[in-house]
Amino acid sequence: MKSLLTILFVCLSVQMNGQDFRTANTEDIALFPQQNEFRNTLDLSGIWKFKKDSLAEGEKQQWFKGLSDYRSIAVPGSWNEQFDDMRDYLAMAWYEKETYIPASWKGQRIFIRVGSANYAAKIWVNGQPLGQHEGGHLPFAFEISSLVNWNASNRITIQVENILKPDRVPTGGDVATGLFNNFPKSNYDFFPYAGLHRAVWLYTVPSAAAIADVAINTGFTGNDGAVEIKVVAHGKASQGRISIAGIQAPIRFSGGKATASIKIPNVRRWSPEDPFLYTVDVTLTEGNKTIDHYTTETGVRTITANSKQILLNGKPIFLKGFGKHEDFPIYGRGTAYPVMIKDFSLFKWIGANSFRTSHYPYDEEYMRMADREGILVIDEIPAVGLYFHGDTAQLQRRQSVCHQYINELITRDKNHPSVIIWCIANEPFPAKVGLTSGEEKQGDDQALVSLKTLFKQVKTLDSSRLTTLVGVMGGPSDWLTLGDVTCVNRYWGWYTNPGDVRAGAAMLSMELDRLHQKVQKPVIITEFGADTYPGMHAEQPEMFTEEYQTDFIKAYLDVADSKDFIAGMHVWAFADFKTSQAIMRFGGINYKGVFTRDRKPKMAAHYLRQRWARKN
Ligand code: BDP
Repeated sequence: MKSLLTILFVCLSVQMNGQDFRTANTEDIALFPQQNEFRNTLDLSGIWKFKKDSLAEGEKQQWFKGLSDYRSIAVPGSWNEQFDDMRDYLAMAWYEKETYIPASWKGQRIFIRVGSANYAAKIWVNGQPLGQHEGGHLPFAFEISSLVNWNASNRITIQVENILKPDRVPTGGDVATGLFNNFPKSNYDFFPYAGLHRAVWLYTVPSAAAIADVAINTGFTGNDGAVEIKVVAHGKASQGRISIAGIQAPIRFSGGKATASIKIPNVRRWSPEDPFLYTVDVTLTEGNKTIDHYTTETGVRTITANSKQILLNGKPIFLKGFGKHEDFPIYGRGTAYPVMIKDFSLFKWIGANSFRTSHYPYDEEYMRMADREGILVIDEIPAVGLYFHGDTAQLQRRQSVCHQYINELITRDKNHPSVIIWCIANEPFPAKVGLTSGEEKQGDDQALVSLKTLFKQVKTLDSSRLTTLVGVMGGPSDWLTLGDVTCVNRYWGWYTNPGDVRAGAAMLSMELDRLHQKVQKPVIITEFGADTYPGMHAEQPEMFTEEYQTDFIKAYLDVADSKDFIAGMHVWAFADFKTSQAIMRFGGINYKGVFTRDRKPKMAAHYLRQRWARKN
């Protein structure tokens, strides 16, 4: 299934873009680059050369032979925040970096890995076309061995382009839903930041034989951990071993694949209270000689659901947390490790145990951090603002990109114990939506088929986790029965019944009972919240004040507490974030954060801390 999809994407993209640029092979992102005695890494983060290409003439003028009249830019980072003339610029731009490659890397296979280039990228190495990738929130990699200059500098050129279009995911431009009257014209509520948002790495793997993938599945037999590890190797790998918790298991490869099943007596179960990670060491051998090794970590845990609860290691778990964004002033959507560390420390401070990677996959370090800190993750592909009516060719393009994202996301994140739910879409839209009335509209058949196909793909790639899609207010409830968990975003008391939290909460309560009766699945409210201008107060709660946000959140949590099928409450949002300009977005900011954009607590954050800490 996996390789069939890969072939399909390769064919599609060669057809569309000519023969010059290969499409990235998803299997190449299976293992994060690693430095050890057999492998090398070089992080190219830092200052790059940068040039705007508003006329899209760079390719014709061969800018890949070296940029002239360039300026400096930081990578990672969004270009929109680094230059005052680039804030709303979303078309084409070029990045270039010169680097030496250590002589000690000779004889190894050398790759480049781009963590995130939003939205579409083309790469050249030393002026030679290398490959291309679509989608701004997942990594891609290419082998560059044959293009490397030894004893001389190497020029890496990356063209990045972020034009908002209806056939892209997330969607933008003149889209059929016309939901957002905003600028820039995204079909979603966060700023369409552009650029190289995550690190770019060069890395090596041994050339004779190399570990290409490690997939870990965990379970229990009584008190023992049952760990199944599947290894894929390239080249002439015939044998090796796996070690975990001091236990060693030999592996033998057949057709490049090997599997080991290991029992860990009296296993320590991974959980938010005890996020214990076991080190998994995979070694390839030739006779007595070790020829490659790769180390990763795993938490031994299971995740299941019944009709009312989510069960971690067989016990009910209630998700307390947030939907959030990768967003910070000046960095834009660029990875900012101090912000990441701060966010995790605030999760602890406030008593949260989970978050959703709304509305796209996050930096890989974020996922490792969640594993270490015991924070549960709903991992979401960038399918926000998806719709199923209008132009059929565009619909097919969007569908095929979603399949690509699912493939890439599961390939990248499959070993994180923190990831408990795969989310295939945020608020997919039916042709008509009862946004303000809350009245349920019907989904069309085409949408149902499309969504079912995405769910099927997820389960084929990974049946060990739960699945969901996040439903929009007034959206069709038959879509919400497709996953294992039903997730809904609700704004009664904000967009509907504005100013009246009590009426909103009463509507919410009624609607949830109806919904659960239909879906018979655990329900998570993945978004609920109110825009709140920090420092604005009133004796009686009033919209936009800190009192109103606190009252709103309290009312929703009280409704949730009264229902045994609510399995989690994620406040929207963790922090204020930048979005497109619109009359509902004062200063281009969504103010629903319980922390400000620079992570200062609003009154609601203190309230949540008191409430969630009490329940811990
Ligand atoms: C929801 C979206 C989210 C928005 C939020 C809001 O999922 O991206 O930011 O509404 O309006 O519908 O604040």
